Amino acid sequence: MQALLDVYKIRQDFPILNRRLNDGKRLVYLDNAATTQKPNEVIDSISRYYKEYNSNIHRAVYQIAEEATEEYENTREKIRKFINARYPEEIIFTRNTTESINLVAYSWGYSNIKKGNKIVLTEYEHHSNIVPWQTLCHNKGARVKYLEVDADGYLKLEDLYDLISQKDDGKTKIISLSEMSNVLGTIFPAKEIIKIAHEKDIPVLLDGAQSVPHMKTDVQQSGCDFLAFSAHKMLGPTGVGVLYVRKEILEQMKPFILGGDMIKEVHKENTIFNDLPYRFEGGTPNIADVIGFSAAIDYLNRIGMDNVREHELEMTSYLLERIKGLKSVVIYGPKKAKDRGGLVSFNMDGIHPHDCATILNDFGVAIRSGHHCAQVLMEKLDIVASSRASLYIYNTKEEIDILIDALNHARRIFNT
Ligand code: 7TS
Repeated sequence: MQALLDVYKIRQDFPILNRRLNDGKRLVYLDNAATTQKPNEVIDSISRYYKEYNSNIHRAVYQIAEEATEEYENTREKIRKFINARYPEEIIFTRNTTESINLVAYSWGYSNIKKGNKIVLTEYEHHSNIVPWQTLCHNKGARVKYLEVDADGYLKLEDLYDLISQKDDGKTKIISLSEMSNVLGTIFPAKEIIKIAHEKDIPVLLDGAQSVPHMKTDVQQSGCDFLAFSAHKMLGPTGVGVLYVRKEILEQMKPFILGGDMIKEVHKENTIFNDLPYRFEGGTPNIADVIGFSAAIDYLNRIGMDNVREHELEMTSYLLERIKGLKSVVIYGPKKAKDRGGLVSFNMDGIHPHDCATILNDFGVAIRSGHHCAQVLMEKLDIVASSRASLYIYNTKEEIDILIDALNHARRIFNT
């Protein structure tokens, strides 16, 4: 069969994948849901900015500052195209997904949430999509409601109908959910959920931290009102996040970070804020890394997001099959690979996930163990932690085989 993407060629672009650890074992990096590795192009573009045109943006008229401003704004346009937003003003740069969600909770939330209102989340949310809403609700006398996940890691859409039905009486003001769970791996039907919500005029925030890096995103097609994601989970640098907000909503929102660059005029008693989107980007932003993100998007565009998804689907099917073959293993989330993004969380009887990850480290294998910042879900699953292997464009079946050999070795050590 024709390869979907040339994984061995791709690997040559990632210098870290040549790293040897623990007596020469090669690094098998399977923690891509936490952060992905960076190709040379991204590293070089950051270095080029510092070596050739380091300067502040949106203010000076000299050449290198104009070059920096142009590259920064080009990235915004690239992101607009990448997620198919209508206008570049709808793209706001933040530090990460967490800050993007906080921006919405503070800015939109503090104006729109009143006593007695409800905010609908799901049980599988990352802490960054729980804590800002919970805090907002505590301050406003509102309540957070959770859509439940079933034993196989799916949501029931009837539950959503129930939560926002007639008896809700217009109390639900926003639904905020992740399009792909960072623990279960489930890809949720965002478009259908948004359609149900919009029938009741309820806006929807999609946490795209796990979905945007791994599949095609189209905000016009899904109809989401807000979308949050992080550059570092899609080949880009750390310290850059994106918040997309539909323009009609963004125009009504108050700025979150106040100070320089987000103003037009400041007087002793009043301030006139800048145009969109600058009024939401107070202070000197992370210029170098935004420019680095541009190179990451070019890289993904060249591969094609459909090919990214196809490759991960093939790898996830293999990963699922191989983990299923282990003795006394519990796998969380959907049984079918096609309902998942590229990650599998699991527990092996009698081995704590932290011990498991430590033994894997001896083999050069990097996986995540712990609660994955999803303690509400951990409570639901009645566990405190799990192991998680997560994939990206440069992972191979051979690496999955090394993971499985290491897991079998862990079993032998623990005699289970
Ligand atoms: N939402 C989801 C669904 C996530 O998986 C994460 C990070 C975030 C939000 C927060 O992203 P950040 O860039 O603001 O930190 N998830 C993980 C993870 O699964 N392991 O480490 C970070």
